[in-house]
Amino acid sequence: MSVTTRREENVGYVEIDNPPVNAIGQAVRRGLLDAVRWAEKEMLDRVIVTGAGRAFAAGADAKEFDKAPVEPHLPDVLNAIDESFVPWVAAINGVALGGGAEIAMACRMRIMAPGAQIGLPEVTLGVIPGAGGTQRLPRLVGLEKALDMLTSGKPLGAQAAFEVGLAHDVDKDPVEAAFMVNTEELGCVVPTWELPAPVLDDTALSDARDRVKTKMAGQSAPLRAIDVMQAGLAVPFHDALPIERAAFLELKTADQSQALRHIFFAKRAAKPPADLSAPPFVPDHVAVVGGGTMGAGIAYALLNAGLTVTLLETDQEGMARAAANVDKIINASLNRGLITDSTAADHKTRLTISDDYTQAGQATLAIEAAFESMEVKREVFTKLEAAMTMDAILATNTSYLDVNEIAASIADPSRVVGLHFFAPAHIMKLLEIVRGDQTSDAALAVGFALAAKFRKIPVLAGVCDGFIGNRILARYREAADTVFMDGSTPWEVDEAMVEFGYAMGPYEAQDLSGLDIAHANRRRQDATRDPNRRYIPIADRLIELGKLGKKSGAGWYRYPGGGGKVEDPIVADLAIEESHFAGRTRTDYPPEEIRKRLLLAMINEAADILDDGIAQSARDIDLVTVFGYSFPRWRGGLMHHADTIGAATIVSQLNELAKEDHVAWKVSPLLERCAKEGTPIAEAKPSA
Ligand code: 3H9
Repeated sequence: MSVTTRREENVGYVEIDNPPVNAIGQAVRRGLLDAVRWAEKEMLDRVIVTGAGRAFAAGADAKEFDKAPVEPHLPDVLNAIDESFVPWVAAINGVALGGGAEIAMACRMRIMAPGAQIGLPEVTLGVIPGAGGTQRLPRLVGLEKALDMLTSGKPLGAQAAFEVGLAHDVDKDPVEAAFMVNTEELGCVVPTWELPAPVLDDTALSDARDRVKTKMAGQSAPLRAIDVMQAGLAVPFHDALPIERAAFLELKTADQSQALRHIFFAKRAAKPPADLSAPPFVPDHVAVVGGGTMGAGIAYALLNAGLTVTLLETDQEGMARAAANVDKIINASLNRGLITDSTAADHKTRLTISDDYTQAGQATLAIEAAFESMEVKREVFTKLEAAMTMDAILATNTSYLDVNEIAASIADPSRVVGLHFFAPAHIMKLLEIVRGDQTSDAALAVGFALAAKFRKIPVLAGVCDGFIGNRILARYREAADTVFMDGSTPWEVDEAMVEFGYAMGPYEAQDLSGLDIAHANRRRQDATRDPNRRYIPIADRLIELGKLGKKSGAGWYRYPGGGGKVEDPIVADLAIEESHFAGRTRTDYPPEEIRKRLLLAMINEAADILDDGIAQSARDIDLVTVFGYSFPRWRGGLMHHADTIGAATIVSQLNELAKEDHVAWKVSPLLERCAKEGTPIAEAKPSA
């Protein structure tokens, strides 16, 4: 059942009923068109359309985008609603997004429930509205607001929609309110398509284009949406629709839409493994060890999720620092209007900061976010084991260290799981859940339940140095350093990756996070590093010079007065010097070559990660790279992007590079298999 109709006296009630979110597939379109004809045949006074369940309609069914369009097409259905002599009223009970908002805008009136939302998020799926949205929205809310909604994709809440004239009323029973609208008043409302088009204001249009170019660089759909809106508003409504339709159909099968839809569905498919035997369990009291930036962020996320938190530090000084760190986050959230004063006060009542581990006795989960040293971690785990009950789950937030070795510090290692948060922990969407050799299903289930509670994206990872994300990051940085040592500057490398779609390049990103952690990591790896692997010492030279990144005023770049980055000729000279010592000839790499090398290094490592069973799927790697490491979402994540290049091309490019350095560019067996068998990397399975 996709659309149901019923008549009560002279009012027709139409309900879109396509669980879970009333996506508008072919059956819904057919049902709505039939409902228009039915209402006309029955000579009804009005039709009230609403959605069954929690949504009004979430938009066109994105699963149909790869298929050829099947009649009736949504623009035709909506024209039939808009032009019908029976006026339709949209009773917007929940989200009205994309095609759902377009249905509502084709109605004479829109009445929204207080919690409902309306918007055109098509650009977030790489397309533009394809059923009149680019033309009806500006007629209803004016050019500037329409440009903003269309290019950002951000929906409006009911009150905001009312204020801009998109909703006529806000009512907790929108169906009843639609019934109560005076018939005469309803009869006087001009159909949306007949409303005058707003004047095309050149400044508003060019401002919108500039905004898109800075905030959504590289993405085609938002600019196309502006072009289509502009072209359509310059011609009569019915001439505008084919322009919009043609652009929608072209974009929906293009690479960017495929990539964005891949990420949309991958995000929703990130769930606990199907064979997990333990039920989800969210502890109500959690101990967090370490009140640094990461620990404070985790504590805040837990408080925000309504849990009780005991934050453990080593001494009074540490406790004061931890309190200040949590306060800083609470105040920032207050200032941004994310929480109210009473929520902030409530958070504080559920937080205890202590240096006494026995305070964690009632907690059923501990998350250790202490200093990144095996010795420190093992000591913390021994103390937690003594203080907490036998069945409490003990998680480590380590970014690189061996979870099995940490687990071995307590009697029952099955209680230990890795929960790798990303800074800032209360904001970043990704959570790597690391399964040690002994990790129990119960411990994993807590990790996944916590991710759901935080609305984070959980990705299961196995134990290795850096798990999924940081292991790929290490190769990315290694490739960048090699290119730098052999000919480029850090700013050329950064520029090349920004052109690819990253918000910032690897060197600027390192300056922001600080060079000291990576340095400590390199020292940790000294004993086990493959002696045949090239080692680039430039980052070590920066540390010697006290250049620790932005926080010290200089790193790869200089930051005079704590302000924006400035290129530093001393850093460029270091590469020339080191390159000379190493007897290498420097090459001037063009940006395409820089990008190729950095991407190939990551893809090759990611393929090994998949082959080793550290990641469960290429899709998980895509999620990690997009949500943890800012890989451009519109490229669909690292492995999705790799498939657009093709395994055979990747292997041949890697083989070419292996002539320069057969250790760094040794081709992953998984890529070789994909190339040989002609299978996409997305479908590749571990060799074991
Ligand atoms: C469009 O409308 C183009 C038109 O202009 C032109 C037409 C000609 N299609 O997110 P959830 C599934 S473009 C197919 O977990 P929530 C989703 O995959 C579209 N499936 O729930 C999931 O499935 P599963 C513009 C969809 O409560 C289930 O529904 N619209 C669609 O956290 C539950 O979803 C958008 O961009 C869809 N359109 O959030 C809106 N939407 O259970 C996209 C959802 O198998 N959707 N599903 O994992 C959303 O933003 C959120 O899903 C929504 C619900 C806010 C609706």
